[in-house]
Amino acid sequence: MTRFDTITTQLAAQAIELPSWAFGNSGTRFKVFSTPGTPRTIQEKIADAAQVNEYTGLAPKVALHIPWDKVDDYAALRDYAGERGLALGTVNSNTFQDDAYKFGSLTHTDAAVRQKAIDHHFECIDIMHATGSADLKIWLADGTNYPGQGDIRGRQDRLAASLGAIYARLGDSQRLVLEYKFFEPAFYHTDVPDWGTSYAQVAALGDKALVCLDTGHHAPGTNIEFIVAQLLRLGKLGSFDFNSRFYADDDLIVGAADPFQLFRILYEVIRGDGFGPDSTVAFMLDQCHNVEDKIPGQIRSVLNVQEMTARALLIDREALTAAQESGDVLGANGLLMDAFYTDVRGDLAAWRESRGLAADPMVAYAASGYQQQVAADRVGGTQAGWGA
Ligand code: PSV
Ligand code: MN
Ligand code: MN
Repeated sequence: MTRFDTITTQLAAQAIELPSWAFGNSGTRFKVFSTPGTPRTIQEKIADAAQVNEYTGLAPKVALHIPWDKVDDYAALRDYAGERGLALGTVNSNTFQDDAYKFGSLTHTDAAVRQKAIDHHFECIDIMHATGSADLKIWLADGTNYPGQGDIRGRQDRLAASLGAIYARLGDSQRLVLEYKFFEPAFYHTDVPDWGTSYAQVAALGDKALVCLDTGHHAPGTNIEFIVAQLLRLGKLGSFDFNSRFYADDDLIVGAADPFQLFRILYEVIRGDGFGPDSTVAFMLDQCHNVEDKIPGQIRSVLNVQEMTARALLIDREALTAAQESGDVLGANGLLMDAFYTDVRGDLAAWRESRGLAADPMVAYAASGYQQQVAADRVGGTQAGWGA
């Protein structure tokens, strides 16, 4: 038995949730480039997500964004996904595109605006009952641009009250995950800027409220794996939004910018029991494919997570603990680096084949002709896009 053989059972349990919006067109504030075959409906986004799962066996869930993915019949949408081997995952709320939210949503000084935002979350919870989704994800664009513009403390109090109303509406098996982000679209302060604020807010709500960690939402140089370790220690890490970044919230393919950081994060996830059958941590992607094709972009993303998970699982933890406890600084570091530098691509390819999957999902997808087929089929209508 090779060392790789010892981790395959754990690898087989890996499940990554895809964001519906990754399949739509997206871009920067300068230009959105459109791609032939881009989905026009949530059904077409789900069909594309099913391709990612078919070739990788890694992506059995799709997250929705409301109202972008609004439909009349969510139970029917659940069945549609089920027929393609997928479940509907996290429901993402959206309180950042209505004029009413110019100065905030759940934090707004006007009770009527706050209620509008709360009602939107009630609608999301109703949708979750129909789709079978477990998690309501809240990312707020609330914040201010100028010192003095808002009462940052009063806004925290109003946020707490609004979240309390939403939390009270959750079903027994539903959870609320609160995502933080240190800037953008507000540039002076955001109302949930960091894990500490998210933690303080969700801790006040109760057990069904947890933190969502988006890897692109930290200041450059932040030690994200430390935050992962701390949140797992506190039992408050609900979910990840994985992506990668060079500068800000770039939403690039996970593992593309800094594979070593992804490895270090996944090691702390494993170390903190955030991975495996008993873990309740949701692994989600939050990415946009502006210039690359979207389905292969998502395939590459889940494969990157799998590859770094495999390397992190290969760390000899017993030896590492011994080195740490004996003060062997370089030995301990060497053990971590040995695992990081292990090339698992050949083993993963062979293992995939042994499970009836393509050795190289990127190649198999490209050869399938799906891309050409949807480009020919999906003519007319309006292509979906981030913010559509
Ligand atoms: C905006 O920063 C954002 O990327 C958040 O990370 C959300 O998770 C995502 O949009 C979808 O609302
Ligand atoms: Mn996110
Ligand atoms: Mn983001």
